Amino acid sequence: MQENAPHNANKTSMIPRHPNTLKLWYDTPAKQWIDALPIGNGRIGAMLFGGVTNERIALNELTLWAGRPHDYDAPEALTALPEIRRLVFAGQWLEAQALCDEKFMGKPLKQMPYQTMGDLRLLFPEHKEVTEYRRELDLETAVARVVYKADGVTYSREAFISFPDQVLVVRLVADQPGKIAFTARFDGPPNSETGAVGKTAWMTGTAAGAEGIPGETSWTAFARIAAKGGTTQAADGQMTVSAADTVTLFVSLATSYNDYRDTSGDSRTRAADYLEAAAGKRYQELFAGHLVDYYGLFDRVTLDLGASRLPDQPTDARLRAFQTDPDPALAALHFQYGRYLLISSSRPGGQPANLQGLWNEQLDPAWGSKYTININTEMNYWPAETCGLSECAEPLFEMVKELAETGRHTAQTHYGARGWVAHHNTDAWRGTAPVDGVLWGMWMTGGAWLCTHLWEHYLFTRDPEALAKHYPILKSAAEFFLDALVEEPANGWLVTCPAVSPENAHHPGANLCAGPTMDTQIVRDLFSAAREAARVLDIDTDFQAQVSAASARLAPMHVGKQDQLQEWLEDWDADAPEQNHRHISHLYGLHPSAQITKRGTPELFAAARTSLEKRGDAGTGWSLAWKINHWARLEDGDRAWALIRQALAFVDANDVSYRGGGGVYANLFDAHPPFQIDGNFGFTAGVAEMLLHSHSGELHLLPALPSAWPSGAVSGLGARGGVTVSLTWTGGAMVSATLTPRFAETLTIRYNDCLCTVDTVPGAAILLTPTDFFPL
Ligand code: FUC
Repeated sequence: MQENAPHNANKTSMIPRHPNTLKLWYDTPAKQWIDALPIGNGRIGAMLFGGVTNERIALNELTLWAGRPHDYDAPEALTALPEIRRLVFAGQWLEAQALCDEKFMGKPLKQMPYQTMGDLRLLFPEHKEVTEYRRELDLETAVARVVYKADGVTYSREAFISFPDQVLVVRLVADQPGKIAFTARFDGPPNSETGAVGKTAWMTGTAAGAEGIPGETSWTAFARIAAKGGTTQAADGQMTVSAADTVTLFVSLATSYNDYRDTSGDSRTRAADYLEAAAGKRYQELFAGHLVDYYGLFDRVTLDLGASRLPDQPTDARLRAFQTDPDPALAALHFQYGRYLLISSSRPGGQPANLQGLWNEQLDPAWGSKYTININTEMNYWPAETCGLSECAEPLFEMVKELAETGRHTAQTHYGARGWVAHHNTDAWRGTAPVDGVLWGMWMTGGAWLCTHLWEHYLFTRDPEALAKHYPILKSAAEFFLDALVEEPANGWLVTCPAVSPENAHHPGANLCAGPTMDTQIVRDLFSAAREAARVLDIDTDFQAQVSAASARLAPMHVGKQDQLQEWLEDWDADAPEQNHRHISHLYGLHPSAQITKRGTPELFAAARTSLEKRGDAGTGWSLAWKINHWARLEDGDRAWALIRQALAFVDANDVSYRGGGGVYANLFDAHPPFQIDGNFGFTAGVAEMLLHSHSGELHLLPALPSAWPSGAVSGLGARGGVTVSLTWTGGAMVSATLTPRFAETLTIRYNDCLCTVDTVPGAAILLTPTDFFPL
């Protein structure tokens, strides 16, 4: 396949093919963390401020979490379940909630937060007056750079984090010899120790405790200086470099975390091994290794929505101008930024991207910077398959496998059921019990939603080995629902109970209910995925039949009195206190699921549109991003674009009055006081969804092209069935489409209201132009 082709050597020549278009750049240093520039390799993350006299590099390692292995299950939960269910079906929601809060919630009530690993500081006291300052993040090479002039000398600092070599590398260069002088030291979080010896600064610590659970994960950081010329000395816990020509700084971080059950690794040996291996290589060798690895992923998808109208302006200036003069090139940059962030925060062998990817400067970050699986974690991975980053989803799949292990105990303890369950949140310890309180946590379909990603991975890749590996997880998740669904009394439909439609109240103060629409949609998808997987693998025929029978008894979706798609089993939508609630859970059926489609279920499709209209456009970052995807599925490009415009509103990091409502900071991080990365990933997925659909048995080209993007080109988008799609268009109309299939099959392709069918040969590209399509 084209996308797996080895990358040719000249790609490491460092000559940018798109000068400036794929860069975020600024003419001042970042004042705060939220404006700094992120780099990462899926395990290590850093935020670079680009300071002149004082450079702060904020450090993270994705396995550094508070607490220790822990199971949050509530031993007495099951005894309360029958009464909770009785109260829910009797409409005594507040009583049911009180009992649920008392007996059914996890212990402790909150899971553990993700932690910072402190900072590396580089101090340049001489560089007081500087000119020609520029700091940038180059998405083409995954390199952050600072360049300026001081006393007639041009200094530059480049930093990248290598996935193959597992270290952060900072290179300091001056255009005159003997000019590099600075001190370097670690600034650790509380309870850490720092020091320096020889040419290496070090820092160690142990993760904090939280909610009464002591911290257990220990960690180590090293920073090694390799200077050409000059002197390097260690004293008073810091390294001092004088009169050097060039300096390479290797930063190695590691923790003792092995997996959710075990923190007994040796962080010092791990960090030292990475450090010694990298320090033994030449800088060019490390850099080339980094580029080859990164290009291998990033290069798969290109997007051109037209030239920037402000090509010479810093990114923050382009962002400020966007609302009055929307620059399509900024939208394309933001699309690619989402891909960059996923490559940087989620790589095979590591942890999945959490609420902040892997960048976090706090010990107690917002929502613990955990995994919220009632939308946020799923959204993180929406761009993976469509935007050429299938491998980046592996950490998610590994987490689902682990949740299937821990969630077995929760299924037994809370529901007396087989299989496994996970509720609305998880952490490094793979907590699966309901947490935080009934209004948020009493939601049993988190694990099931994650399972749909395993099945979608198969639909996109048709990888039979991955399917065989994932099947037991799907089967066991389906078994949970075979046991845990209950019959609702009025119609005998199978429903979840107790349940919530994520975080939304159907009546003032009342969230608890039975069979919210989203739950039924997710369970329907899970049953269908488990059954289809068994069919493909040609196993478990009895199980297939059981799942089919249960699926047929699930509650149907309903169109309510406002012509809307009902969010709940009852037509309560008009009674809900928050009519513009940020979660749009029942439209899961429209996106990411394909249960509601324009041509397959026109009535539900119209009702979904009505629901979306009623919800309104306002929302927090991820909510806007979801709506981009919804409008794309509704095939309304201009509405999707209106949300894109809102998503790209500039948010000043100094604006303390900001309380949400979408937008991005100067560094294009999605604003969600303070920051949440789901909005970035959801945006990227949304743009791909506007350009290509493959969810309803056909490839639909340019299904939601907005009038704001009359001409453009995209290459490398992934479609279900293993097809890679490239498109060009001008004047709002397609010029050509190139499909590269991986399998032999008959494809149906739609463009506007015209269709075309082609028989594919694996690997043989097919070029289509509008004349190849015929009206229906
Ligand atoms: C859900 C959302 C919040 C936030 C949190 C992490 O609870 O409703 O907006 O994104 O997850």
